[in-house]
Amino acid sequence: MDARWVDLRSDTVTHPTPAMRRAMAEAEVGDDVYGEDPTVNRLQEAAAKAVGKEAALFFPSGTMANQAAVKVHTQPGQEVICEASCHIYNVEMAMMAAFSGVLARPVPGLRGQLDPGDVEAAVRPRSYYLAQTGLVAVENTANLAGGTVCPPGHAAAIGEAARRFGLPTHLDGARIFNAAVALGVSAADLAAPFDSVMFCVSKGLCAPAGSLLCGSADFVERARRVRKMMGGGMRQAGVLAAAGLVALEAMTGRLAEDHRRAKALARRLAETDLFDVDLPSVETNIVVTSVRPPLAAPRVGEVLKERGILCHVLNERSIRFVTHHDLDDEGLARALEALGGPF
Ligand code: TLP
Repeated sequence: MDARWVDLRSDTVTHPTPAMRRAMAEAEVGDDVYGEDPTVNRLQEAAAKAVGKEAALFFPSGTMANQAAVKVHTQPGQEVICEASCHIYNVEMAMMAAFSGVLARPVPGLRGQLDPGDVEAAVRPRSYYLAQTGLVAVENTANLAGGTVCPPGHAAAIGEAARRFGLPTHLDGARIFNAAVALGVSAADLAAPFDSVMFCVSKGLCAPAGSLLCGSADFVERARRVRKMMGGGMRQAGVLAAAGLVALEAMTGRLAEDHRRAKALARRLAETDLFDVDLPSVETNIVVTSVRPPLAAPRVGEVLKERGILCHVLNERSIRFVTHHDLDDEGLARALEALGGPF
């Protein structure tokens, strides 16, 4: 990281590690649109295994992988039940409407997690005058709710609720390894209740780009066609997949360090009389805090920037801080000092 800045805007700002750069330089490649890139194929196998699914497909981004999943699972005119703050609804350019012709049915959850009973209640009854439900989508960790986790039992209950109505399920697991580390379970345990799961190697795992969409072999085959429709068929993508393999093999084990630093940051925010933060909900590497009036979030963002700290101002009242591999204890100490004010 540029030494002038402590960049807490997102874990997407992480740089590929030296091991990744070496693996990228040495990667064996082929044309992946023909399915002939050996490194992409190895990454897809490793990804499917990591989340306990039959197959996986490499995508340039999480957004494209999530939206390909929506397209495969739904028919135009259907609804997608999702938590109100989730990424596929709020931060993906209304793509589920634009590309799949479906409508989000946002349901407010507790700390970003859907209640299984609320999922059942949101399913549309069979009727000639109601749009029909096509998909239930879950996010783990729930980014904008502050990186909260959905434990396996809770995920299973949502999965059962959806299955009772014959509905497919998708998990946006962009940060599934953060959830797995925080809960002390495997990513496969967290993905088990869902028909498909997307996870990113480009965030806390430090790869420069790439996300994996995983599910049954039939689902992945259909997703391959949708990926091509979206212009996401890459050619010698092994140079990227090589970094993804290092991400899976070497980068998940250290995520607890990011979680420890996020907790320290949250405690600091709570100590001041300027911010409100729900400490128990800081479970992984994301801290979402609200700014107490009359102070406004954009003002805090500006002053922090003057002090060399970058954060993500979500709106007039809230700010997100994300810890990651490229933030060390020295950077954290700078952030903690800057957060003391004055603003
Ligand atoms: N999240 C980004 C921004 O888009 C907000 C971030 O900085 O956190 N699902 C979840 C839960 C995500 O957080 C993100 C990215 C995505 C999907 C999309 O991944 P990309 O950025 O690869 O399209």
